[in-house]
Parts: sequence; C-alpha cells; structure tokens
Amino acid sequence: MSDLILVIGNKNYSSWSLRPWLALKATGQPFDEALIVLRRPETKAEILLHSPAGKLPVLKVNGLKHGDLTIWESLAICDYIAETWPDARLLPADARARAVARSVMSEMHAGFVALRRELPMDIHKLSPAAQQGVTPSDEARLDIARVQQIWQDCRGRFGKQGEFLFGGFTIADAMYAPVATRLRSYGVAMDPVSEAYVNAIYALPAMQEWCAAAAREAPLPEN
Ligand SMILES: N[C@@H](CCC(=O)N[C@@H](CS)C(=O)NCC(=O)O)C(=O)O
Repeated sequence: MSDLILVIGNKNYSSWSLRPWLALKATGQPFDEALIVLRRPETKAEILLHSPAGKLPVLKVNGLKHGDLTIWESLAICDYIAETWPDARLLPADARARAVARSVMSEMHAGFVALRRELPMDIHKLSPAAQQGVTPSDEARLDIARVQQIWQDCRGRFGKQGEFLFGGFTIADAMYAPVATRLRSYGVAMDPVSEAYVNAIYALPAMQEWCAAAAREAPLPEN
C-alpha cells in the first residue's frame, strides 16, 4: 500500500475529487485511490470512516515528511500537495502571480454556487439531447461570464509561457478543471481564449485518464 491514499467520489461526478487528484498526478508521486460511490444511503457513513468532515476528497498521508495526517477540503489538499512537492511547481514562482492564483482559487472554492448547482459535473453528459435540458439562470450566466473573465485575465497577464492560467500547470488549473468539464459537457458558448484553455485541460494525460475511468463507471441517479 502507498504512503498516500486519496479518497475520492465517482470520477464522473465528483468535481471536488478531481482537483487534488490532478495535483497529485502532477507531482509524479505514487498514490492509491479509494473510491466511495456517492448518492447511496451508506455513502456518508463510509466517508466518515476517513474524515469527520464527512466530505470527499480526503488525503491520508502515512509517514512521509509529516507523520500520519488526514487532510480534507480540496483547496487545502491542493495547497498541501503544492507545498510538499515544490519541484512540481504547482504554485507560480512569482509572488504577484502567486497572489492572483490564490485569489482565483479561493474565488472558485467559495463561489460560483449557481453554476455548480445548475450545471453539476457530469463528464459524459455530452450529447446534444442531454444539453437541451439546461437553460442557465441569470445568476449562473453571471458565474459563467466571470469564470471566462478570470481565464482571460490570467492567461493574458501570467500565462504566456504555457497553455495554462499561469503558464505551466498549477493548482489553479486543478481548481478550475471541473468547471472546464461543465462548460464543455453542457455546450456553453466560450470565447476563444477560454475554449483553448478548456482544450488544454482536456489534453492533459492525467485528465484523459480520469475521463476514461469516469466513462467506465456506472451512472448514478440524479441528485
Ligand atoms: N468544500 C469541499 C466540498 C466537498 C464535497 O461537497 N464533496 C462531495 C462529493 S463531490 C461529497 O462529499 N458528497 C457526499 C456527501 O455530502 O455525503 C471540498 O472542497 O472538498
């Protein structure tokens, strides 16, 4: 068994789980996954065996640099990963870019409630028929516009050296990857910069691995 275990939800649906999973993949560290199937009567009890917060994802660290440790909340897990494996450069090196990265990550973590509620992550919901059911509210449209504004701003100011928000892949991209899937799955119109960014997220080998695994999962009933 690995010294690192990431406890996650279904790959097709668990947007919060995708974030630290991508971050951990970017470090190249070996880790085990434990997947808890969501939306069942026993789901909560199973999650509580790993974290008193009762939510996924959870990172369990055995030994390593910091002894035995359980970390929860996707943003905190991503931050721990970036700090523990600095060679992976998962935070921008420049202090100004890093401050903006932390701002946009926090904005994602704490906000975009309407977007999350109305366009839940469902990676394989790609058919036009499935998309017809979704007409975003004004609030969700504002969220969608703000996400694209963030992407344009970061790509324009800090992203020149690569395809991601701050050039190379960082935990800011891990935080926004689930939104990228939502915009694609629900056929949301995007500006060219955002569209190219979403393509870059999908082209990541780790993202392709996650999506392929999501396609093999049994669908869950609607929430
Ligand atoms: N703010 C948390 C949210 C985690 C969350 O809501 N996780 C969902 C899965 S995507 C969950 O655990 N649902 C199961 C439940 O609430 O019983 C984070 O960033 O990790």
